[in-house]
Parts: sequence; C-alpha cells; structure tokens
Amino acid sequence: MNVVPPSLKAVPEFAADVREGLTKYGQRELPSKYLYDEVGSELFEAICLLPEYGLTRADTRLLQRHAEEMVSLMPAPAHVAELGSGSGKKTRTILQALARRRRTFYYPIEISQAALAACEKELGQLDFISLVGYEKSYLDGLRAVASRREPGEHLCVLFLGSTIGNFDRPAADDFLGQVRSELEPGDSLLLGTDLEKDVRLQLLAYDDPVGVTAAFNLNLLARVNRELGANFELREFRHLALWNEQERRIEMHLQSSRRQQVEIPGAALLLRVEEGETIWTESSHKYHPDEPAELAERSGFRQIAQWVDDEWPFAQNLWLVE
Ligand code: AVI
Repeated sequence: MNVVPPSLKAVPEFAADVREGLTKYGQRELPSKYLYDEVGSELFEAICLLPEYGLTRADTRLLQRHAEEMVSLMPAPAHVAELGSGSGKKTRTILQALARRRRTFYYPIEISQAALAACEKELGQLDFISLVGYEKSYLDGLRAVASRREPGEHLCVLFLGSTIGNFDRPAADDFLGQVRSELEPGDSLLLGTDLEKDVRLQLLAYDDPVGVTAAFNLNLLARVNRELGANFELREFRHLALWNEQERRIEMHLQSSRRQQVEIPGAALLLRVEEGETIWTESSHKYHPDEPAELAERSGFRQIAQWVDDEWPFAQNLWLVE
C-alpha cells in the first residue's frame, strides 16, 4: 500500500488538545478522535460485533442489499475516497459493484495507521480496484485525492458508519460544506446516519454488559498515560453513557469516583478532579429520517435516494453535486 505519512507529528497536537480539553471551564473534555489509537481501533472493531451495537450490521446490510442500485445512481465515479475507512470490511460490496462497471481508484483516508493497514489487507487485492491509502485528516486526505483526478473524472466520497454523528450539529454542517467545496458537479457522497430509536436500545448500544465500550472509553485515559506520561488511575474512573434528549445524542463520559489529582507531564498539567465530575469524551448524534435531506441542502448537495434498514433504524443517504 502506498501510505502518505502525516505532515505533522501527532504528539505535540495531542498534548495541546488534551491540555485545552481538560482545562475547559464547566465541563472537561477530550476529543473523540483520540479514542482511536491501536488499542482503541481494535476495541472499536469489537464494539461493531456486539449484539447490542446494531449500527455496523445495519450499515453493512444496506450496502450489501443495495450496492448495485446505489452505484447505478452515481455518475460513474473513477475515484472513491472513504473518510475513516476503519478496517474497510463493509466497503467491499460497494467497491465490487463499482469495479463491475469500470476500473476504480479507492483511497481510504484514516488517521489510524493500524486501521489503514487492516483496510489494505481487507481490500488491497480486489480485481479492478487500485488502493492508495492516505494517513491524513479527512479534509487533507480529500484534498489530496481531489488533486489526483483528470478533468471529467468523477469522485464518490463514502462517509459511512454514522461518523457524522460524532460531530456537533453545526460542526457537521460546516464539515459537509467543506467536503462539498472539494467536489465538482457529477461527484457524489454516500452518507451513513444512525436514526433515533428507543432510548433503552440506544443506551445499551453504548453501555454493553460485557464492558467493551467501557474499555474503549477508558483506553483514552490509558493513552494519555502512555503517550503523555500521565498517572490516571483507571479504576477510579467509570464509563458513563447518557442520552441527551434536547440535543438528541448519546454522550460518553468518564466519571471520577473520588476527588483526585492527576499529573500529565507531557501536557504540563496538574489536574484536580472532584468526586462525580466527568470528562466528556464523545457525542453520537441521532437523526430523524428527514434530516439528512435537509443537511444535504444546507451543505450544497441534493439528496437523490435514501435506504433505511428494517431491523435497526439506520439510513444510507446518496447525495449529488449538481
Ligand atoms: C465511530 N462512531 C460512529 C461510533 C458511534 O457510534 O458514535 C463510535 C462509538 N462510540 C461508542 N461506540 C461506538
């Protein structure tokens, strides 16, 4: 695989983000993108297999059932960029459907080197698909991909798995607007969105009884310990998943079980955390089925089709640049 390395070293940015998030007034935070180091990426793969986490299976089912129809509605893309490919497992059917029409370049864009390597292993040998991985942020990767195409060649962007739900709603509008600004008429975007469902089911999906999601969340503190020399005592923090009704999102937090002090030398920080205080680590917004089409309009696309899973409310939305 041809991997384009990130231009900046990740650690100084990590230290700055940890420092900024943990000193935030009112509610301490850690950015969710840092959940995905090597351990976190593996734990996320395990989450996708949990019976309580129906999202990935719904995403995959829709792609398997409707890949041919999806591809027939896209204006024959020669290039496919996937924002956050993960292991690439669910992308196989759509790539095969595309490859039946024409030779296609596939560019998984990932900040996780481990996920990118797994994706190359999974999809690197498909007939009529040439894979070039980018170890970059989504927008930097997309810019690099967009610059590779010849005039008249169309690009399809895949943004699957409801990763858009991990952005706050205004940030999602802004991000999709920035994606749009890299695209040209005839380009398309396939966007996966997890839909609102029974709150009890939603909470179980983010607080499974085996504790895989708890481990995924706690690994973020372990990462701060490993990479910034911090002394977070993991047993003194508890994974919390909450449903925020007003914002229509699941929030993941890490709650301190006692008043404690934590040193983070790599971020030049000494933290005093109160008993019961939380560090907010992730939001996962849920959507009404009509919302994706409105989101498309606001960010400069037009939604031309939507497929909704019949077992787990989840939608694939196909958008076009006109
Ligand atoms: C990657 N993302 C869409 C997942 C989600 O459902 O928000 C991350 C996740 N967090 C806990 N479980 C899964």
